[in-house]
Amino acid sequence: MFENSQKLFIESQRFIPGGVNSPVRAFRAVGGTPIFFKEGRGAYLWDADGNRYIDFVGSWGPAILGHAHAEVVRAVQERAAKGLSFGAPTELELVMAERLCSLLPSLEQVRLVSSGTEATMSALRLARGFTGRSKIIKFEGCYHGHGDALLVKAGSGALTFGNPSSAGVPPEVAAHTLVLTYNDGDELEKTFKAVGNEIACVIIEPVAGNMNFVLPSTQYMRLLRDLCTRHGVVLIFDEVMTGFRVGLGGAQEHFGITPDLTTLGKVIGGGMPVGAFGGRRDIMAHLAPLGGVYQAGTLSGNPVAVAAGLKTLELISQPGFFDRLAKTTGSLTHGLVAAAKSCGVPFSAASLGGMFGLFFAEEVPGNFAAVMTADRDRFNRFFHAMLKRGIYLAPSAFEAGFVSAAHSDADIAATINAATATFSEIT
Ligand code: KE4
Repeated sequence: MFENSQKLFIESQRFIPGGVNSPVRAFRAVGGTPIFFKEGRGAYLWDADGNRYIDFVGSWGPAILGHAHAEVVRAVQERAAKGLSFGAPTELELVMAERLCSLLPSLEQVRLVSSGTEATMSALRLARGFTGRSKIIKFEGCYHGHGDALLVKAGSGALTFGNPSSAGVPPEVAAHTLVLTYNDGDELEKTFKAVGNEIACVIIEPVAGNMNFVLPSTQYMRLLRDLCTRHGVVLIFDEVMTGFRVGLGGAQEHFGITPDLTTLGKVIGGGMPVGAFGGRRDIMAHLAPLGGVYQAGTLSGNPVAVAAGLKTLELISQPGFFDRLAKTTGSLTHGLVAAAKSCGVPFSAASLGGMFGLFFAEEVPGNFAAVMTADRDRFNRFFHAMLKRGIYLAPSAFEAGFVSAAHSDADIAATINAATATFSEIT
């Protein structure tokens, strides 16, 4: 069933570390051989062996319209025919900046980059340059790309600054990062009371999609906003995943909270490399060439990538798009929970807009420690059994899943049928 993927994986490991260009693709979390895909169309992917899958990864979020959407492909083709990159301003970047600022009112200004990592790395440097402070706060279980300051795990005790979570990150870099518990209001208040005036910024996934799927309480998010305001701390919403995924206004609209800076990626490129960071004009004014915070990029605002992103944003802005998307996601998660219940398997699920989380646990977890109590082994068996039944889920128990506008009721029904057969196998 997977012979060609297996052959390609062996060959790829000769020339690419681990055979992949991003670690999660290597299937290390679930075991087995990664699937090599050759084509995607709508809700479906075809692998190197010709197997078809209903895809719930969607390139980790960008494919919100489904794969190879005709209008997006046409926008890319037409733009590419006019030249791929100029390293100079284009009107298209102005159109994209205006569109982002109109869709997210917290964006007074925005700068385009080529990935989510570039967006968060730049936003962090900007917050430090704006405040003149070095310390930052992130949360256990949240991922913000692979910038050094963010590859940090919690220190040994409360108020102890972080240690590197990756080789190659100097301890003195990690020492500026404080890692707190997601959704824990008491700890947040104690921390701000102790060191609030030393903190340049807090960066948070306003819906956590990198420890599976964890929705914080609105009360917690309001407390975070209030504490940042009171201590002159820049509040950064990392909406690389949630932006234009949980709703047209992102998680900031869902919670009714205005961050000082927002980072974006994934959907705004529609599958092409686009990231962005933006927010308060007084903060953005510190960016070169206006101010002293340097940030740059050869392909930043690349017209072909921006063309794909603009067409994607246009299509998802159509009336009712997110209502329909949320309905599809809800029918998937409710159907899976019912199927698991009918087979007596401890299972829970949660979703917001077009993203969801599946847990082999009785309850939906509220933080990283709770996520870690879910039955990872059972997830991994579920993952492989569903793969064999033509359903492609995220290859890790610690990743969120994604639905697209191309997923039909029939696709959801087929997925629930496959899950019912699988749940009865892994009871
Ligand atoms: P990229 O540099 O991968 O474009 O974005 C980094 C990033 C930043 N912030 C959030 C909230 C993110 O989810 C990400 C990237 N997400 C992962 C999925 N867990 C991308 C998949 C991968 O690393 O291959």
